[in-house]
Amino acid sequence: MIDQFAGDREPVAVILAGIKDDRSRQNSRQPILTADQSMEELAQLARTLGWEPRGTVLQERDAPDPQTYLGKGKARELADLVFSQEASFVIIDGALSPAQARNLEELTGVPAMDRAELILRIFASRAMTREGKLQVELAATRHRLSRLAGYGTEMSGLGGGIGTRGPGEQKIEVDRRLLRDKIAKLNRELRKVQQVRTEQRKKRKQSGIPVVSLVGYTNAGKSTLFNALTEEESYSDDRLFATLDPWVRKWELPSGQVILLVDTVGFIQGLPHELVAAFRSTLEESVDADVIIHVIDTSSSVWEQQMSTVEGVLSDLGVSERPRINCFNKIDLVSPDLAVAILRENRPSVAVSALKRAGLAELTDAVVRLLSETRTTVTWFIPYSAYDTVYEIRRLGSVFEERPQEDGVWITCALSPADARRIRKKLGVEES
Ligand SMILES: Nc1nc2c(ncn2[C@@H]2O[C@H](COP(=O)(O)OP(=O)(O)OP(=O)(O)O)[C@@H](O)[C@H]2O)c(=O)[nH]1
Ligand SMILES: [Mg+2]
Repeated sequence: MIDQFAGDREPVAVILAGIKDDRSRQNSRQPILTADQSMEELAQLARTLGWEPRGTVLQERDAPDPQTYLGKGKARELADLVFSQEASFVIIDGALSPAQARNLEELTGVPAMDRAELILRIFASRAMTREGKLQVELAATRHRLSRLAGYGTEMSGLGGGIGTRGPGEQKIEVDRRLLRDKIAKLNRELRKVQQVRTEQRKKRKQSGIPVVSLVGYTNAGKSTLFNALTEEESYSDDRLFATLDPWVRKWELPSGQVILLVDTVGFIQGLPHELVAAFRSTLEESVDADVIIHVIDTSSSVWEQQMSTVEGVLSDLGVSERPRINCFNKIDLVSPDLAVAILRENRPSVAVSALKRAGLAELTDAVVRLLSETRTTVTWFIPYSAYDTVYEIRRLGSVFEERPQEDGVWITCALSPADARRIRKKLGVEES
């Protein structure tokens, strides 16, 4: 792409705009950042793509204007700013309807995109594996289709009587069909790729190697921690969303025990729901771990909000009860007093600096402790008369060895302490 050779050329200038509707924000479940904080995050997202935010227009109003998102006067102000700053894009911190996007483009003379489109672009530029690329393309296509749906209703409102279909509407119908076909095709391809992944995951489970995953808000420092713990290089960057595809690596504990560490894509507020859907399977896999390490950027002024966004996603995925460590990262950037207070209020937790490699031993200890609580290895003799228990064990835990005898089978397996207790009682066996 030409942009790569930009060298001494001016960076792409953008203007950000949004509405300040803090009251409706507080009432809705999702957005927990204030309008200003959300706008600052939007600026950081734009910088992720190498763009330069050169101005912001924030208007106080209860709801977006149906025609131009901002009110008429503010929209004109936006147009002036675009002109004086020679901006190439307008980015809206919200969701634009097709009509709003078109009207804003007409007013300002440059394309207008919304938060979802910006995030989609970032994901597209970060996707590395085949699955990641397919997921982003699927999400972008779904997003385009949902916008076309808007066009349809708008046009029928303007059009003649019921039953008349203008040429524009027919074209939209064709476009819609093309997009639907594409979505079906992408879904088919994705399913094939995911079958391979499911196989790998099954093998991993059968191996009985414990899995620990790093989750957290974007930019929290997951990849830096991942590298620090596994002492190898993976792509870490100052920009948001440096990691798109989960990454699995061996992590050897001081005891010599080997576990698998999974790095994941960062969560973010207002992730377009097309993207959440597309990444669900990836996320599900990465949170299907024995222990979850929730990495928090303690130096962020909004770490508490980021933390609850992540907790919300974890509970949506049904894993809020999974053994978890809150890992307060970037502790080198905050005052020791604050660090102590945070740790006291958020137990169980550890404080680390992934960058300075501080506190990693404490984190490792915490992981070892939780892992030993999550699985116990037992060896039992199960008579053939109770063979259904063997099926139960295979389903619940990892079987390391089965030695068939004349009247039953010796089985060595790892189970959660609760399952182990229950089955032990059922079998009436002694402590092994
Ligand atoms: N000062 C300081 N900076 C850190 C620390 N850990 C990470 N960083 C910096 O924070 C930025 C983001 O780190 P990443 O490891 O890429 O963050 P991430 O959570 O993987 O981000 P995504 O993959 O985008 O979700 C990088 O510039 C890191 O150098 C830390 O302990 N202290
Ligand atoms: Mg990362």
